[in-house]
Order: sequence, then structure tokens, then C-alpha cells
Amino acid sequence: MSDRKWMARALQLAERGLYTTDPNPRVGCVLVKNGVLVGEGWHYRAGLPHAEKMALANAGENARGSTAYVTLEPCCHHGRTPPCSDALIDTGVARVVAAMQDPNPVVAGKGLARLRAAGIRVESGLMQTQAQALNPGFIRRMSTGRPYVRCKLAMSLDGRTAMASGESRWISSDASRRDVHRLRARSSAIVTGIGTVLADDPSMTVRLQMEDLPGVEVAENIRQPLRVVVDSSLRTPIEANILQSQDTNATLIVTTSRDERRRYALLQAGTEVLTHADESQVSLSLLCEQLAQRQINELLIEAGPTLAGAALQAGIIDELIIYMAPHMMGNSARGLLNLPGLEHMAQRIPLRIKDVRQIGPDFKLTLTPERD
Ligand code: AOF
Ligand code: ZN
Repeated sequence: MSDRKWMARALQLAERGLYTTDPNPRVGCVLVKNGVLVGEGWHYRAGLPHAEKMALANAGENARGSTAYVTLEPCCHHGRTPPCSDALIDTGVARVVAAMQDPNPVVAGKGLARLRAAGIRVESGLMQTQAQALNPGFIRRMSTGRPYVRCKLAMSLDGRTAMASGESRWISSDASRRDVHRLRARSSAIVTGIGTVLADDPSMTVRLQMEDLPGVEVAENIRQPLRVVVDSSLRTPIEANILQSQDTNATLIVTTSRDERRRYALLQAGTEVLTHADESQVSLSLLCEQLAQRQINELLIEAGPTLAGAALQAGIIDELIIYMAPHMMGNSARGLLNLPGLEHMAQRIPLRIKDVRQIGPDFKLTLTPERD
């Protein structure tokens, strides 16, 4: 029982890195000796010490003979920092309880093996489900070469997203929109479509106050996710808000266009252009692979009915997040998703409701596509 209590504390610590560790995983560690907490730590940012190193430093001499509870298998490689398994061995930690193996192929069980070989008692798998939930993107990228993809939508109770004129500000409440900023802040990248850029001119940056982020550590400015525009014919205006960059990376435009003049103009404006030359339209599946190669863990799609519908039909979505506002927009208003080819009940796309909660006056639904 007390093992669970300490692991729960380590999970809580890991969560402090929710908005900062990217592309690294969120990891927490506590050191316990004779039933007493002697040290704790978490990973704050890539390049800074791992959770175990911070906990060991925090415990000092008390680390010797203690039990380490870690939410991820201690590493055994020299990355930006030296191996945590060696640090645990050198300090004389007696027992290590890990919540899960590290899916990173350079670690993948070898960290635990090294600890065992040094005579440390090692267990793995305690509260694994909770530990996995901390790092869906890191785990997905390491094990499949793809990011974990969320798609966010806002609709009325009757499933509408804009009036026939296109007017759509605002469907969901202020509280829901702040929740979307939290989703953005934990994502490595945000993908939108040219339709949304032309219609709404969004900046797709994270704009949050500290009180919007309870229980996390963010000492400096919030990290801004990479912004990506799916724009087959390079219609993004140079002056679009999404291309403007204060403390953000260059925006990435994905296209099939070979218009060199447009491409040059966009490059001049500091934008990066990625061309899917062999495709008739941008391949969302290929884009996912390319973004994973750029260390994108969690990807958020914030787009209109065309791109969001295409993403669902391409099978790349892991989680649909729908903010449902309690009003009716009527049946001349626009629908949630364009799903061409859907004509028979047998072709429906089955979803499973994972979570329902109220945010301000709205309902937030989290759904996962049923894959067989
Ligand atoms: C741990 N504890 O707190 C974290 C781990 O480049 P580096 O040195 O930061 O290493 C990054 C890799 O280390 C990352 O891909 C993952 O396998 C592991 N992360 N391991 O023992 C930690 N954040
Ligand atoms: Zn480590």
C-alpha cells in the first residue's frame, strides 16, 4: 500500500513538467528511507537533470539505502545528461520501483537490467496506466514513429460550428477557450488548415496566465508549440497572424504546390515550407511521420470541418476533444466534420466516450475512434 502512496507522489511531481519537458518525457522520483521521504525531484526541461538526479541531490547522504520510486525506468545512456541508473548505483540506493519501462529504444529495459546487475532490488509496473497517461506522445513516438494526435472542435448542442455566413466567434465559452490553451501548451505542435487561416486569421499561440496552470512549474515564458499550416496551394498570406513569430519557432507550411514564387515569398517571411511533391493532396499520415522525426510528441489539430474530417478519415486521430456549448444554431448553420462518402449506417465512424466533464457552461467530451 505505501508503495502506491509514494508512486502517487512521484506521479504528481512528474506532472509539474507537463508544459516544459518536451521533447523529453515528464518524469518524477521520490526517495524513501524507513518510511520517511528523504528526497524528491522531477524532470523540468531537456538538458537539465533528470528526475532521479534531482531527487538524489535533494536527499544528499540520506539517499544511501533508500528506495527510489520513479515514474519511468531510469536511463542507462549518455544523452544530454549522464545515466541515472549509474547515479542510483553509485549513491547506494537499495531498491528501485519503476512505474513503466522507458519506450526509448536506447533504454528499453536496459536501465532496469543494469540496476539488477548491480545488486539493487528492482520492480516495474506499479501504477503503469497512470504513468503512461503522463506521456502519451513520447510513448507513441518512441514505439511507432508517430505523434499522439488530438483534434479539438467546438460545436453547438445541435452539432454546428459556424453560421451559414461563416460567422463562428465564439461558439464555446471563455472557460473552454482557456482549456484549449492548456491543450496547446502541452502539445509539441499545432496543425491547422488554410481554410481556418483565411477565415479566422488565428495566431495559434499559447496565451495563458499562471493561474490557468495549477500544480505545474513554469519558471519562465511558456514554450510555444510549433505551428503547422496545411496549405496545398500556398495561399497563406505573408501577413497572416500565424506566420508572425515572437518567441516562437518558424511556422511550417505543408503543401503540394510547386509555385516557386509563392514559396520564395513565404521563405523570405521566415516560414519553412515542406512539399509533399508526390501527392495530389497533403498526406496527413506522412506529415505525422515527418513531425515525429522532428521530435513532436503530442500534436493538436485545430482546424475546420474539411481538415478535421480528413484527419478522422485518414485514421490519424487518437483523441477527439469536443467542446459542446448549450445553444442551438439551427440547420442552416455548418456541420462539425466533412466526411465525404459517408452514406450508409454501416459506414458510420464508431467512437468511444473516454471522458465527459463540464467546463464553465460547456460540456467537454473526449472520444477515441474505435479501431479494430
Ligand atoms: C530518466 N529520468 O527524468 C527522464 C528520462 O537527452 P537526455 O539526457 O535528457 O535524455 C533524454 C532521454 O532520457 C529520453 O528520451 C528518455 O528516454 C529518458 N528520459 N529518463 O531516467 C528522467 N526525463
Ligand atoms: Zn535519466
